[in-house]
Amino acid sequence: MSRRPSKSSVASAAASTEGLIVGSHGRHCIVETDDGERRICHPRGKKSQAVVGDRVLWEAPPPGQGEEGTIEKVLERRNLLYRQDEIRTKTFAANLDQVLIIIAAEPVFSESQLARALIAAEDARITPIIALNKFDLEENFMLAWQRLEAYRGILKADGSERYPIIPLNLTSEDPEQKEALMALFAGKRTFVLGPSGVGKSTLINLLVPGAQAATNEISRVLNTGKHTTTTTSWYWIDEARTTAIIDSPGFQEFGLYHIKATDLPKCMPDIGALADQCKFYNCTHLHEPSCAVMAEVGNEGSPHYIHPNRYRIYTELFEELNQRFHY
Ligand SMILES: Nc1nc2c(ncn2[C@@H]2O[C@H](COP(=O)(O)OP(=O)(O)OP(=O)(O)O)[C@@H](O)[C@H]2O)c(=O)[nH]1
Ligand SMILES: [Mg+2]
Ligand SMILES: [Zn+2]
Repeated sequence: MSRRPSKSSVASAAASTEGLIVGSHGRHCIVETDDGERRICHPRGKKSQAVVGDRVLWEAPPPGQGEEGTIEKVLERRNLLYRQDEIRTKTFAANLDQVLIIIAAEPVFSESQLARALIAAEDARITPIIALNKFDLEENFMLAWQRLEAYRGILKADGSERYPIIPLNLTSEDPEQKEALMALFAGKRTFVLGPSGVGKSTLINLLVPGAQAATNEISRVLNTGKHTTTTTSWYWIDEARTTAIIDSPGFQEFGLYHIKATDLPKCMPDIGALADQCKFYNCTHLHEPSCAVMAEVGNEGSPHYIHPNRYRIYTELFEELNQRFHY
């Protein structure tokens, strides 16, 4: 299925073909053609800066000028997962169906980072799934599982869990676990996101035959401060290339400077479910009288219960993002 090249690329050369970005290494990218061949390509200019998951138009070099191609154009994106801090925007990937946020019994996870990753996914309209890995580390796993109570309590309108949490032990070869993961990923493009050392590359190696993604003991990672995975890479699980998982380097900071403070409730479903029931239509849910959100904070037993941790994260983020936009 190749789209017709745009007029401009027809003018510059006859042979623009469509491809998929499967790797990004600073100055160059790896483009996969529709028949599965991979080759290094360089962006032509700023407008052709591509990220993993992008569909692009690329061109082979003229005969005798090596193997490396040129990216002419990035085709329109369905979505883009990214984060943004004071200084820069960091893209994760484009055109995703879901994002698997992995945290683990070890290293201890940051709830604020988890909340931020969920908000970024919701903002980009990409379905987030949470997995808690390393259930073989029983004691720490139980502690982490308890810390996730606030997330299990976030419900959909039909009463089911909005963020079901999948317990994993990725160092086990348990066929049932593998089958469940395969079913979760089938036919989709899943971005694997999480801090360093949680087992993202271990997951890739479990599901992708011959992937050989580098993994490292977390003690070594923490001591050197280096992440084992340093670039984002696309893997096909099946030969027919219908199911993809994307490995990524662990993140430490997760800036949300691209999101307006007043849009936070839209990206935090437990807060957002009540936001239109406040007395004031422009309620910030921080101090206003008759605020439906504040009324539910810590209100045990209520179907609209809001966990105090979630509300605290909301207020902290509101302040952080509000300063950014100077209303
Ligand atoms: N005990 C235990 N260890 C695990 C499990 N899954 C992964 N590990 C180990 O955790 C360590 C880190 O795993 P990686 O897959 O390298 O982690 P990563 O998330 O890819 O880390 P970065 O690439 O640095 O972001 C490795 O030593 C894995 O063997 C698990 O279920 N239980
Ligand atoms: Mg890794
Ligand atoms: Zn309110």
